[in-house]
Amino acid sequence: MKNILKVITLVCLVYGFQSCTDQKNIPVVAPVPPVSDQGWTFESTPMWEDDFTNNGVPDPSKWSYDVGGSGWGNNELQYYTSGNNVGIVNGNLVIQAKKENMEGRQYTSTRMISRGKGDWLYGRFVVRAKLPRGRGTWPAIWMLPSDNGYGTWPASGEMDIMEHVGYDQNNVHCSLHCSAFNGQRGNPKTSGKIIPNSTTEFHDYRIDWTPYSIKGFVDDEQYFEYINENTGFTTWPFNRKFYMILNLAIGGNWGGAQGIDDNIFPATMEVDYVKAYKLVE
Ligand SMILES: [Ca+2]
Repeated sequence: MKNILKVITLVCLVYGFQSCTDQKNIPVVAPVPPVSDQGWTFESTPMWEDDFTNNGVPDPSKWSYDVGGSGWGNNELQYYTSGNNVGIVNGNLVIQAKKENMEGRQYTSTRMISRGKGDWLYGRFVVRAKLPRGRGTWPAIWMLPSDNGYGTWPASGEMDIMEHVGYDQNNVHCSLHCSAFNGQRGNPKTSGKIIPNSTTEFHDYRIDWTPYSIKGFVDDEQYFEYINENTGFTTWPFNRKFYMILNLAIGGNWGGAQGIDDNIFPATMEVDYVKAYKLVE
């Protein structure tokens, strides 16, 4: 007990006596019962999908655009336009990165989001895609929190269903980021898998997200799993809604690590469909 009192005194000295006495400053965290594996399954009919069947522009009731050339936290080089670099052709969404000057950037591309139009807590998410080829490309199929309920990145989490960088041809990755494990700390939860024809053939990239775990698959073959450690949001912020992102970045900390081949443009990622299946409670 004496030692505990010493610790409390020390904490008060370090953080200021005010914070130790003012109960209003202490956040109330509701106890979360530990989660065990309930063997969850998923409905067989999607709760949300886009098969990109109608030629032309993507359905505005399902997709919006992140626009700009800020580098997007990764020193990416493209400017994301609000529809100039995307279309639907023969049943596939086509995201096209071009070498063209815009707003001080030398490349343009697209980052589509379902935020506010497709937001989900748990589920099976399948995206059938054919990846761009070429050094400097960095396509991603991923999910971010619809609100930052646990704070800004990485506290509220990130789920990467598929990432691929052009200089490491055919090595696809499934990854998670949160406070305890993330790219900034150099310890994201991640797995890679070689898909020999990822840039010439379509494949199903998928995660199964339950209260217990997040599993990653290519064509129904599992190669990633992260299990809820039941230690709170720093390791499991994945109990709030997330939305889908489809983008093709150029350059950036990872995609541009070995430079950019300017002969590859235009570079395209094609997506046959996005399907979201509800978790069976
Ligand atoms: Ca399609």
